[in-house]
Amino acid sequence: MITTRFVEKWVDEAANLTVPSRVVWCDGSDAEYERLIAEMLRDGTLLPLNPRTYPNCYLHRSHPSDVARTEQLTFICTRTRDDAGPTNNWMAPDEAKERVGALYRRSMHGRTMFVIPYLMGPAGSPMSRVGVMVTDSAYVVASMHIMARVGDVALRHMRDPEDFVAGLHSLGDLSPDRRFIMHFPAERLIWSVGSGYGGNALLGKKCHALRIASSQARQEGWMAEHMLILGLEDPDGEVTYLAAAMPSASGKTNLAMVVSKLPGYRVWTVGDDIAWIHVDARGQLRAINPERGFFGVAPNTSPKTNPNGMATVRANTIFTNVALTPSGEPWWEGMDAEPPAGLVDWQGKAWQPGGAAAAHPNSRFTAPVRQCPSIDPNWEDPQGVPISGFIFGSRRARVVPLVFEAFDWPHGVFLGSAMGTETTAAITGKVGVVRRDPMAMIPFCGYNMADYFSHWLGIGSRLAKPPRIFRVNWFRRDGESRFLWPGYGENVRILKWIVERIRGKAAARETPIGYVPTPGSLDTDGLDVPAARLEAALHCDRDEWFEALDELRGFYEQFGPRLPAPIWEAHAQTARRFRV
Ligand code: OXD
Ligand code: MN
Repeated sequence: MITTRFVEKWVDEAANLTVPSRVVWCDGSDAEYERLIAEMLRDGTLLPLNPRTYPNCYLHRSHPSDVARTEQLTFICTRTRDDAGPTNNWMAPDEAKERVGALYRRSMHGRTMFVIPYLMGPAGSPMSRVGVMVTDSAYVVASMHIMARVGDVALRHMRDPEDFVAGLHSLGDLSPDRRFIMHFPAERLIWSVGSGYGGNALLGKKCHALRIASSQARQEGWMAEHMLILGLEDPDGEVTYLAAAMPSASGKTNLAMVVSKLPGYRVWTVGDDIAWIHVDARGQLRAINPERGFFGVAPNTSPKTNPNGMATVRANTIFTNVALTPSGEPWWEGMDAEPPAGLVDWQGKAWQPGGAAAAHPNSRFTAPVRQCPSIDPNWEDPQGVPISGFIFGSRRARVVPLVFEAFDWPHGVFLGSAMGTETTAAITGKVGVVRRDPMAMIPFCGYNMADYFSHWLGIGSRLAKPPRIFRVNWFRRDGESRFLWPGYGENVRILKWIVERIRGKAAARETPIGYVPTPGSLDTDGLDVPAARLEAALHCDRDEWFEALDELRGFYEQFGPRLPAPIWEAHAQTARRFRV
């Protein structure tokens, strides 16, 4: 096993603090995965699923109070509060070490400490980065096997002996009262205690690949974004790559692997949650997916909404908090299958029809990316894929049209910064209230969001031809609360318009908020949506926008003089354009 003095020293320190009964270094092999699974089947951490219809698939039931990311317990521990900014919880590093350090003291007593060296990004890519996490959860180790590249491959990618993000994870006693997810960007260090749930515990994902990486990316001149990456292939076989930021549980996975309803068009999947994006020597943005697995929301995944997703999870998948049928298959709401008699809910209790949801609304699947039928042949290209356009999309019942294009890069950055969304079950708290979520990064930006906007603006000035930026909203509703747009496979029509705008082919009408499709420029062939509904979906309402701009002013003001001037200018200009 490859290691360095610095890695060993850090692992020793972790072991001295948590006092495990043994330390196991993980090699990422199939044999190791099988051993972990066998152990978890023995101790009940996993239940087997039907080996004929779901081979090598398992069900995990988490502690009922540990089912989603807990943002209120997530902290950015920068030297000053201002460096974390007003949208992050902050704790001084010394205080964090003292308070949270106490929770780790002997926390692995009687347990095994696993050491997981992992690589985020394809092998051989200069954009990939290394992490070493320790954990006392076998479920976390098995999940990391699926989500990242584990073993020697990781340590071989260190650019110097100290070039790794360190992650200390312990289940603790799983009490939310003693749960903390702490990030120390200056030390490239993560401390997570008291939760075994995905985003809190699989440290490669949100903690490393977004919070720590966003801070590292700012220093190193690249971008770590909460974005899917897809390629749209047109009837001539040309593929255009787009990256799209959307808040948690708002359809990123569905869009990343969407099956086109438009003949001749096809979507290829590169990633469904995180994009690491670099500027190449020619001033072109290139993106990799740092992950190797999908940690997707199960409810509402169905043969209709996401056939590729359904195919992906038919083998080698760990399900968490879904319901279980008597024939040993996973089940969730919106799967498009009648709940069978004898269904057992996510907590292992007999489910009653008409009662509470059988699967937890934030139940998940953890599945290898390579199993996705739409996986892009270039998804592990060490040079990444060239990005021609960005999409910002959120859940808004009102205000935001189905699709429109920014005037230019700074205006696009403004549109991303102005994003608000209705909350979902992916985080603990109230569902369905509008909250500000710039670039879908509000829970994931590891530094002051105002500086993050500046970073975006600065990246634009380094690009030969900045990608076009688009805003989408599949979730707009009519007066009766019905969705105006059918979504899913029909979203390819919107992707087609976007790509044709990038190629200078599609028409648009200039409005105060940006370029909106002309009625004829969207491909509506065979689409079952009356013209008036489509018009309502694309409508830009002056009063609603003034209300939104007012609300936005309050959000921006909290950043004080740190908010970059071009953001304020774009805000003021939008109001001015409405007035003329
Ligand atoms: C996720 C999230 O799990 O954003 O991807 O919560
Ligand atoms: Mn996400």
